[in-house]
Amino acid sequence: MPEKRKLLLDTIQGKNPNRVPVWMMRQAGRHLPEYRELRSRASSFLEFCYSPSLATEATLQPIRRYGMDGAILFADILLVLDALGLSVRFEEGVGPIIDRIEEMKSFRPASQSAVASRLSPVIETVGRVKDKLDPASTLIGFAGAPWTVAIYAIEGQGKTDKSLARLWAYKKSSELSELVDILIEVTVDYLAAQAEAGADVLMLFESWASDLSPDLFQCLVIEPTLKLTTKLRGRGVTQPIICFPRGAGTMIQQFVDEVNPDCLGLDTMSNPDFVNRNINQKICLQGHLDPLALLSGGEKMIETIEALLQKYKHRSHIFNLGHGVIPQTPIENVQETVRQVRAFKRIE
Ligand code: 1CP
Repeated sequence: MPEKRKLLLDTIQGKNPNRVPVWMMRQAGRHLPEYRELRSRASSFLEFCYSPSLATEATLQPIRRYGMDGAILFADILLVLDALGLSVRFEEGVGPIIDRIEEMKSFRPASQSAVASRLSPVIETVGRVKDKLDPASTLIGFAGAPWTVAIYAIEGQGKTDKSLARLWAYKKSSELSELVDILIEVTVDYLAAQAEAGADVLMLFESWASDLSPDLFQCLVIEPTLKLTTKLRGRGVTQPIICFPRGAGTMIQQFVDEVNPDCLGLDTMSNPDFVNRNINQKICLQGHLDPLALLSGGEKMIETIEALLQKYKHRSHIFNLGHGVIPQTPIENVQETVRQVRAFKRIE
């Protein structure tokens, strides 16, 4: 039997296969009836994430249903805050609520070994998924990038304008750097453990790279990400890294030039012509169908998908959304998208 190749991993490594790999952010989750059933077996979202059997099943569900080329570990970017000792709860219809940091002098982060022990069920999930996953599928480990996770620690909730966290950059910049440095350290440990347990690729979610002045973008997004990826490489982690600085706008070019990720996740607003002109051709791209186009379906969705595939057909491209699958998205639209991407041939 010939060894099964991983299309997604090959694509990031510049092997440019004929077919474009596809997966979707939030491919597991509420749009899937089988996820809703599974989720009802745990009393809280956190308990769900920390259960290797439930989290393994949730990771594999979209692979079984859609045959996605990438399986993203089922977990959440806020688990590191929970592991550091800030209590994290997810409330139905509200979102996450975190025991927020008001000032760094009253924050006593858990020790490195306590953090690792709290996160150990997630690492166990990585190993279990690795054992069960079709070898043609690529296992994607992930974490939140330091600035995005710091925002939740400072704001204490989602759905804010992030101004509390952004104000720290002006009024308490040394406290903010202290927090970001703590997050870099725990995230390096966490991602290195995921890599060791079998993740093929690692992704950093910088969901809130928007609304920063160029100087702050440099200090809060570029520098911490570079520090983190450099430390990971220093630990001997060789897995490719996907960076997703959502909302970076025209700062994306500086981000890529300085961080040099193996793959760049693009958001809904990204302009393919700008990207093709300004982003080094050697860097694999990932993205960026509007999740609302996926939700709406029909001719418009098909046209939009075709246009994206055409724009990037001369370079390494992983098909994905510009942000996560919306819970109301019809299953048929996801199936149709996967079928269309599969049928597309990069090289005629
Ligand atoms: O039961 C549920 O459906 C709760 C919803 C949910 C899910 C399915 C949350 C709460 N997290 C997750 C899983 C999750 N989160 C995954 C793995 C599943 C997959 O992608 O298929 C991943 C990669 C994440 C990452 C994550 N969590 C991000 C980064 C990506 C993004 O969406 O920008 C962020 C910002 C979070 C925080 C978070 N977790 C959950 C919610 C509702 C939120 C957003 C809070 C806000 O409004 O700011």
